[in-house]
Amino acid sequence: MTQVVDVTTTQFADQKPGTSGLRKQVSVFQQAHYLENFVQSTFNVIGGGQGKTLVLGGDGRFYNRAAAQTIIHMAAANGFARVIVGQGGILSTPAASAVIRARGADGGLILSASHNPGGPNGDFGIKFNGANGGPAVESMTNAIFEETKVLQRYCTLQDAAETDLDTLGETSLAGTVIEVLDPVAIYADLMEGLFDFEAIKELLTNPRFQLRFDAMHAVTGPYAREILVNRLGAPETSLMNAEPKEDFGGEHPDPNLVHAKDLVDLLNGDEMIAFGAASDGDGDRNMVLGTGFYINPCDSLAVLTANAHLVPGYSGGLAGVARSLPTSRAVDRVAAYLGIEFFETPTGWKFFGNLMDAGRITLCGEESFGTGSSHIREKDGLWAVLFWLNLIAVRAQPARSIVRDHWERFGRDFFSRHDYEGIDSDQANALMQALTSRLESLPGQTFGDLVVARADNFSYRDPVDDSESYNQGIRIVFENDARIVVRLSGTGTSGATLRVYYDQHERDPAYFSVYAQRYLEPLFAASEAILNIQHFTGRDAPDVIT
Ligand code: VG1
Ligand code: CO
Repeated sequence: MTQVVDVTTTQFADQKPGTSGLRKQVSVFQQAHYLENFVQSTFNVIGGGQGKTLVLGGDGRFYNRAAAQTIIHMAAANGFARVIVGQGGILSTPAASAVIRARGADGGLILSASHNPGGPNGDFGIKFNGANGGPAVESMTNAIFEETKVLQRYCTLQDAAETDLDTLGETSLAGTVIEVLDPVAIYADLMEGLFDFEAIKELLTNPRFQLRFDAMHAVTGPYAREILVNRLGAPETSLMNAEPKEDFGGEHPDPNLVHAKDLVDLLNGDEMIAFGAASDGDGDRNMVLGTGFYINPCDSLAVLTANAHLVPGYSGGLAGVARSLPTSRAVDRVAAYLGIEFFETPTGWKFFGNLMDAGRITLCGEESFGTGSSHIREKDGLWAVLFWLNLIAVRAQPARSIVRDHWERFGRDFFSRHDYEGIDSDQANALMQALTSRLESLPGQTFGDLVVARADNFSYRDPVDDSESYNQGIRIVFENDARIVVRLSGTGTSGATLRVYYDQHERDPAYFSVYAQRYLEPLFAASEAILNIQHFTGRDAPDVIT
């Protein structure tokens, strides 16, 4: 007989959510009670499950199915009225956000470690999104962490059968309705309501316009097939790596110049591919490429903002825009031109939610290949791809010349991010501390031709709820307005990752074609002198440059 039981547990000290949920190595999540503790703490913080509807799904990585079964049992034992779970336990992050909103759910649990590698030796993750479809805000993730430190017991079912996650429809489990839903339909319909599918269809069925979408063996394969192939008529050959795998084929499902190299090579090759795009593990990131041309995510956000009036879903104008601190200031210029509100937030999508709920912003983005809008409360990979295709169709221009036109109007914001991965945490902290202690003395100092104008540690006051977040990144701005931002990653699972971001505005078209790594060299030199990365970490070059 299935019955509800209380299980006595002991706390884990390391369940503090990072930039986007709790991410750990699979082996950590596989410890007895580890997942259960975090889930029960979350349920406790939201005031229990009585009468509530929970959405559940993940990016399909290793441990997704097992975790989904555990959570379904716990949700039933905690009295949730309904659990809506994506077929096979799958929901891309943007689709989960869309389903929470469309179905009026009280929240959702998303199982993903996003761009981190998967498989038994890879990473797993979980995060809670609220009724607005967005990641829990900091006050809530803090409350969950506090709860994990005192949790004594969790509630689950004994002798309960596993739910059949592969058959669509409703079943009942200890009084809770378990609904297995098509993970793609609600999301695909939402996209169809925002973009000019007629115009995009004409583009994608033109044999002279070749598209390649690289799903990187992650969650977006089925979404891309339904939208790009079934609804928009693109040939099946437009899809690369579209079969989701539990270990993402052993690769990093991270759409950037390093990890999506096959796609980049294709766009640089002689096949004359007009447009290329890739998405990450959970489908919320995007990288977009024109023929032989990489479009920086910061530029992408600025271009989408400047051209939003050409897309049906945004033809009424934008309320405002926002970007994370390290993202280049390209979009700021567009906001000023349009006369709309602009916000600079800390890194992580959870900071955009309040602004969207309050109707202050419509579009937002991050340099880390994240772009999105208020249609949901997560960044959205395929949405960005469709936005670009819509623009290419109605402007009847290749991606590259849309960006060139943009630079002619607003100037080019050169941008680069240098990542130093897997460094020793103590060394990374020592570097940050030394830098922080030097901040006040930096203004006025000269590095090559660059003079520091100001330097500070970024803190943010949410304009909607007045909550404050401190220590969100060091920024150093020079007299020519060039900028360096430095912070430690909050998504890694071992050691520390140091991220150094560089951006500088250029008005003179004669310089627009310069390679970013060359253009920014003086800033790199200043950074080495100010940060002493080699001294603190022993590294003389970044591991990943984007
Ligand atoms: C990184 C990115 C950040 C992004 C976060 C989650 O965080 O820098 O912009 O919001 O990943 O993206 P961090 O703390 O490692 O720099 V995803 O697609 O991993 O959910
Ligand atoms: Co992601």
